[in-house]
Amino acid sequence: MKSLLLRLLLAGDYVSGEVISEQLNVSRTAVWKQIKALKEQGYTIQSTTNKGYNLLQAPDTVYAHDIEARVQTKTFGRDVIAYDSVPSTQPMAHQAATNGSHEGTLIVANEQTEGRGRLGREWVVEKEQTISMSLILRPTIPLTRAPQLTLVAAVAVARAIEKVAPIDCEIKWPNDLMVNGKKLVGILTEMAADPDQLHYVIVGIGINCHQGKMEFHNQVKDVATSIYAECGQKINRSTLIAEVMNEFEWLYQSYVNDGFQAIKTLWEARALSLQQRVIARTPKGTFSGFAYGITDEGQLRLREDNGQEHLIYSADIEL
Ligand code: BT5
Repeated sequence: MKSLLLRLLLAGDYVSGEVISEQLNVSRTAVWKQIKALKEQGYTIQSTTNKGYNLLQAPDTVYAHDIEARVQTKTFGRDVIAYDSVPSTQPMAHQAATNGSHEGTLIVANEQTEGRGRLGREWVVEKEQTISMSLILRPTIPLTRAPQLTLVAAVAVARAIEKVAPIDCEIKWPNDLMVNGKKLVGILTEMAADPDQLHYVIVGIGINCHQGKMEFHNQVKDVATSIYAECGQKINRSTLIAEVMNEFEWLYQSYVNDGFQAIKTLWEARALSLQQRVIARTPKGTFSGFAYGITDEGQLRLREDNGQEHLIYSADIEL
């Protein structure tokens, strides 16, 4: 009910108690109680006789009802499970998926104490300063194509950030969003599968939002940046999460229906790691050469100086 009420309040200026109680099919007293609860959570709501309620300001939170109220999607982010603090949203999402949570269910947290990156690396999170979220997907695609979802997610997150802040994001293959040479977003795609069947995919997304340039953890201060550090704006995190859901849902549908090719040009338009020399550290060895594109399947094409070509599925890229 809270998310429906907030959706009505977000839609316009004043909404009368009568309209709210009709739309939500509850009593005026129940409406008043929910308004009071929202105010206690930090929402500034003006109540005026004969006019009703007017939402003046919403706090910067990752409350489930706040995200659910803002999404314009069919399934992505319609069901949100929000935590104040968890070790990592990834295992929580795996658990929810194993228990049958449907596609589009989103796990978010205000803080992660053991955020994780790829290959057992750490993802550093400062409480209330970042977005930490994991989305459950159940695509009917072959197992080998699952890594492409990282690239789809990267395009979705870049587009969403650019909608809420005056920032141009570049994508460093396969999973980093960069601004001015520093990392703004990390993406971690994990899956549960049998050798021949994909059960579900969890796309974990970490976005640095509010940290000032000098406020980053020592560990990442030389490599990380945030939306605030880049443009001086403290965006509302629920608004950005909802935009990521809006963008991701249509891009994902297009990908599932028409394949990666449908997304490839959008990805390439933001590519940072192409048409230049790179060092790629892969599970099969380190290759240095010219990165000249990605395939229709999303693998990186790299040509070594001796002319040998490699199609790389997964790597750390040094520019
Ligand atoms: C990633 O790994 O970039 C994937 C990060 C995914 C984080 C999300 S948050 C929600 C979900 N829950 C989780 O526990 N994880 C996901 P990788 O490419 O391996 O990069 C890790 C490297 O990025 C580290 O070794 C650091 O150098 C750097 N790093 C760590 N924290 C950072 C931060 N906050 N901002 C920028 N760089 C960071």
